[in-house]
Amino acid sequence: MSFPSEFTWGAAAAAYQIEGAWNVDGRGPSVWDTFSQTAGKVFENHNGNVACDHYHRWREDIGLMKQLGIKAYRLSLSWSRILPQGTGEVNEAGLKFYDDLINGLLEAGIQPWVTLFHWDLPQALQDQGGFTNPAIADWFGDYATIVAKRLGDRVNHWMTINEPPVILGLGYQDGVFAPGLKLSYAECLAAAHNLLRAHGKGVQALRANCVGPQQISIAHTSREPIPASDSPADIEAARARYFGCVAENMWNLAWWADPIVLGRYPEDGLERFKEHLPTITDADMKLISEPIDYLAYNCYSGYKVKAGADGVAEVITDGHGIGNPRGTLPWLSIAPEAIYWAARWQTERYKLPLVFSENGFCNTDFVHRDGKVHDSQRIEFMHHYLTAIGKAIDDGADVQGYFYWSIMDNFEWAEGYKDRFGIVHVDYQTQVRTPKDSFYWYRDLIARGGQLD
Ligand code: GBH
Repeated sequence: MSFPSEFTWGAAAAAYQIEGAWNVDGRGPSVWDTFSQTAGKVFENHNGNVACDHYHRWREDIGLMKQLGIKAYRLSLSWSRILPQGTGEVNEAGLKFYDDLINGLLEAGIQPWVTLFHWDLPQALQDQGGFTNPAIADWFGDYATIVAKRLGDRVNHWMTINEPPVILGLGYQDGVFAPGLKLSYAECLAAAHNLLRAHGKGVQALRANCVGPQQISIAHTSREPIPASDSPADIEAARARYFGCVAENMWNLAWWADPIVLGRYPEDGLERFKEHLPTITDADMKLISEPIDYLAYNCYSGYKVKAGADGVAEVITDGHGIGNPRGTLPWLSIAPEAIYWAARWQTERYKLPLVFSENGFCNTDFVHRDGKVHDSQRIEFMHHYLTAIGKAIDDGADVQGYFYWSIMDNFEWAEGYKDRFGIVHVDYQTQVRTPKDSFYWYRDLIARGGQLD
């Protein structure tokens, strides 16, 4: 097993989780400022006001990335830093921050992979309905145009939106993430359709305004079924469930990915959700299916299923077994088969190259007496998942990149600063950065071209 020499080794983070400087230099508030500043929404009422203070410390952070030897860094832009009201007047200081950051990355020999929107919608747009307002497509298109005109001469790799199921499933249906809504399923499907149209407008804006060759995608995620055994029946049951519209929630992967890549909503979903569907026009589908260049997927864990008597997947409760190795978040059981099958099935169905835009492990890492952070469990996690990706490549999956989540510990949304995903430890009292053991392990792995020890 070996990784191709042109494989993109990377690490990722997102604006609201690391930047801080929430009201500095003209930045407008986003839904995550509102949500996290409301008592009772986030673990111990933490918020992203300061976070890792990356806004002021980005030079030091790029220095760490350079030391790590990553070829690419996945970052997101704060929409309300660039357009404080979401539309209209541009905040030059906000654009300049990203301009400088991107120049800094390029000088360090690191490709910037830019996500336009990673959950921090300008509050001014939420006040007009956010994704429930069909105008979101034009708002997003206009924002993408401004970004492309300013950065598109140097940025070649883009993702429009990060994880639609989290934005709408946790934010609009379950109400546990910003903006904390609990809408009906019909309203959620209408918002989902608007989100897909916004993605399409974003792709068009990037194509029209960037200079040079662009690689454009959208970062998806889901809940990954894992076949309980190697039997063809279990494998097919899990694959069918992965792409099936199985419940009235926002986690049906094919509901998002089929319209974009295949140009149509999946039949089983149209049937199952028929009482809740918004109006869907041919013009919408044409916009949504603007060609993309690669698949981006965030993958962490999964759940085991087996084929029932009728061949349909049955979920195995506690499929990983009591005591299976795990991270500190409830959903983070170590299950590298999830990434193996995601790679195989996605590239088979959508016939595009795939990049894992996120994968990572959270723990309660701290600095030891010797001044180091010994995170052997994270190294073990990475070893397992990268082995699984290597095996998927050997078995024919076209995987072209891997971004570890995250380059540094950061604001883990509703969990606050409790769970640490970084390969660099951040002391939130002093802002001192300490590379963890996993940082050096990943550095050496990249230097060896991905050869696992
Ligand atoms: C990502 O979301 C975010 O993009 C990032 O901002 C965040 O910090 C990071 O992950 C860590 O949470 O039911 O076992 O099949 C991850 C969202 C969480 C979605 C787990 C799928 C279900 C896994 N994912 N979830 S499972």
